[in-house]
Amino acid sequence: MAKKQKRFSFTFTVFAAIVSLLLGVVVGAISAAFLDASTFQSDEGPRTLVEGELQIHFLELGNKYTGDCTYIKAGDVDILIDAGSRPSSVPVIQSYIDEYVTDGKLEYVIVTHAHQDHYAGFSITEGSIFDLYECEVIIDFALTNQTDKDTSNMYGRYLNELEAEVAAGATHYTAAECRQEDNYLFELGNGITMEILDSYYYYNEAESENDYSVCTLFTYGDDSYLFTGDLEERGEMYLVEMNRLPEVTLYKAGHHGSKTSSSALLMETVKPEIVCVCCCCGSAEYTDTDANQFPTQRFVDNVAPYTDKIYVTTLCVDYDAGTFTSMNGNITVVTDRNGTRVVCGSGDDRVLKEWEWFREHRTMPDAWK
Ligand SMILES: [Ca+2]
Ligand SMILES: [Ca+2]
Ligand SMILES: [Zn+2]
Repeated sequence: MAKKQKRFSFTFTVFAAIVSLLLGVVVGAISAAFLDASTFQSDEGPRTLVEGELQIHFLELGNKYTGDCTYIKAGDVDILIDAGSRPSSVPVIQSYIDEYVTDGKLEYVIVTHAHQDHYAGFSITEGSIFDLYECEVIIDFALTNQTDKDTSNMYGRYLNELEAEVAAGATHYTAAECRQEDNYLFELGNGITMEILDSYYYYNEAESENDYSVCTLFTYGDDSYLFTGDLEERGEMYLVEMNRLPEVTLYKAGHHGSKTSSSALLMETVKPEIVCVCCCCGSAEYTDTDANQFPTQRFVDNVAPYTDKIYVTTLCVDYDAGTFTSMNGNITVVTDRNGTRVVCGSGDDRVLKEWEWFREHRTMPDAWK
């Protein structure tokens, strides 16, 4: 009897071992399938969003004008920084972000400064971004040189739209209030944080509206991502002085790659790995001087010692005729467990120095030779 029991026990042990082995294989297969499903399958069409991933999208704005709109998906949290370049950009922005915003709610909206190429989409009487989405937290510039509050003026319309969204339940802070009330670090979930950086021109009058720009730093694990709006060289100097800026994975080229921003001091401090420029490349919108058209020679020279990974949304074909085409198109910088990669909506992922436009209009910096 005892012998028989022992034999049974042995058989059971073998059986149990086989079952757990099989179970292990099944569980392994399931986790492999899960891992597989949680990475992008394709660059084409709307991409499925994945828990834990940080996506930063630099949008094309549907016209010949330079302007900014950055959409960030941090887990389930939707963030919009600016909505340029013109009121006509709103449907372009809407159709793009609606692939990602599943609940009609933008948890955070940041309006960097009161220039139309950044806030036109917030400043429309009917159908502004504030009208189209439930905006939970709105953080905007503390100061501006705009004085005309009449609704015939873009600033007046902005104030009206902002007031209406606050009446509808939005929470509004200026960047200065965030800093002064010690409410500048926002946990977005999945270990992603958004910091409203401190800046001298939140509190002090500036000659240039650009210097009032709200500046933000996102952090995800060891990676950091810097957004400075149109902040200019003096503003950047204070930014470096007033914050502990890390070396960054991504830097959104300040002021569309203008000669007035991305100073040697800021670049030396943050040593960017990837730089994205939101502009209509080579456009005569602001100047006829070739070297100073976005992205400028000075910007290229200042970034060059740290990286050649510069991506640009749009190329101007003929400013007077109003024609333009995608360069990298809508650019998405994605960070997940596999690291950070750049997805170019145009399907062309060449970096700036590889474009014919660059060879014809810019001098190759020594660092890139
Ligand atoms: Ca949302
Ligand atoms: Ca709304
Ligand atoms: Zn701008």
